[in-house]
Amino acid sequence: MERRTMYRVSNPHLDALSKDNLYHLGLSTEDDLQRLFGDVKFVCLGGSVSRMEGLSVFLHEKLEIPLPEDGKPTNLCRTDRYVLFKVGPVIAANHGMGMPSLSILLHELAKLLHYAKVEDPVFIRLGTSGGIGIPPGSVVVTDAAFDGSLRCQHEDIVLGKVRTTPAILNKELAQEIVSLCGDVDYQVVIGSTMATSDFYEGQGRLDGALCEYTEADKMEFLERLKKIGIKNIEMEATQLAAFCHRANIRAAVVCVTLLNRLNGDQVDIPPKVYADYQKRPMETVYQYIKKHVEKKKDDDDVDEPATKKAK
Ligand code: R2B
Ligand code: URA
Repeated sequence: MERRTMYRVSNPHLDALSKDNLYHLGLSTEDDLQRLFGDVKFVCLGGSVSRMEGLSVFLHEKLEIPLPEDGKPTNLCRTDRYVLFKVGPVIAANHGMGMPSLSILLHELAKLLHYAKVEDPVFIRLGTSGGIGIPPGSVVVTDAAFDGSLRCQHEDIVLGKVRTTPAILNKELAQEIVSLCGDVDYQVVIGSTMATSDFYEGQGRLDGALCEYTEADKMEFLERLKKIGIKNIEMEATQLAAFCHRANIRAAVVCVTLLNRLNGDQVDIPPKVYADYQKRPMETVYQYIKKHVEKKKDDDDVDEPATKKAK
């Protein structure tokens, strides 16, 4: 049987709290978190609320879990900062754009799952990105996350000092997702991802409000990325990788590319194409989720006492 180390919420100060408010989620340890979230296995993260709602509806259909009577997935978040749609063992949460917003969500989600006694959750970011030398609409499953200075690490400032954490993702998880994704009519590749703190100058674009470098500078940088195996650029991968590495949570990043940055900077795709592209990360991870949901069902059936089963 597969054995895993339990993930770590590693903060001795939490023991001193009589109540822990998960402020941005509007939940606290006074809620019955184990009843609400105790069965969670997968946390799917994405930037926007509508994409996460779309993912939830997709999972309801595919996993044959009926939607509530009002036809809308259940959002268990009690603030307007984030959503936490719950579909069976999956949470679909939006993290907004960029690392600070993702970091807050990760702290509160990790505590939430800890209080709910969830043992080995898997976190998967499903997002959009700019591709490097691959056709728009390709899906990149990240094997290594680089920061803007091309190091596999994430830097934050803690107590006035720079703290550097390795940005390490689970390669086995990435490979399993790719191996299960099945026949699709677009490329699904494993490759490196660069995460930046900005969409414009941070990603070497020429079309921000301010810019002091030349087209040649930009192209030289993008060619350098290509050379070291970077397949796409987005804005959260290193934060997710670093946090999950510290917390011993298995994590993956699965992003569709909206454009090939070697050909330009502007994202200008028809709404229908955009809608189709946004579904691709969901389709890519679905078989992985399905396999493990089914495996869990089988394991639960074996564990279930005969008396309960007979009902
Ligand atoms: C991809 O798309 C967003 C910027 O447009 C950002 O959240 C990201 O990582
Ligand atoms: N998201 C990004 O962060 N960059 C892109 O180029 C496209 C989407």
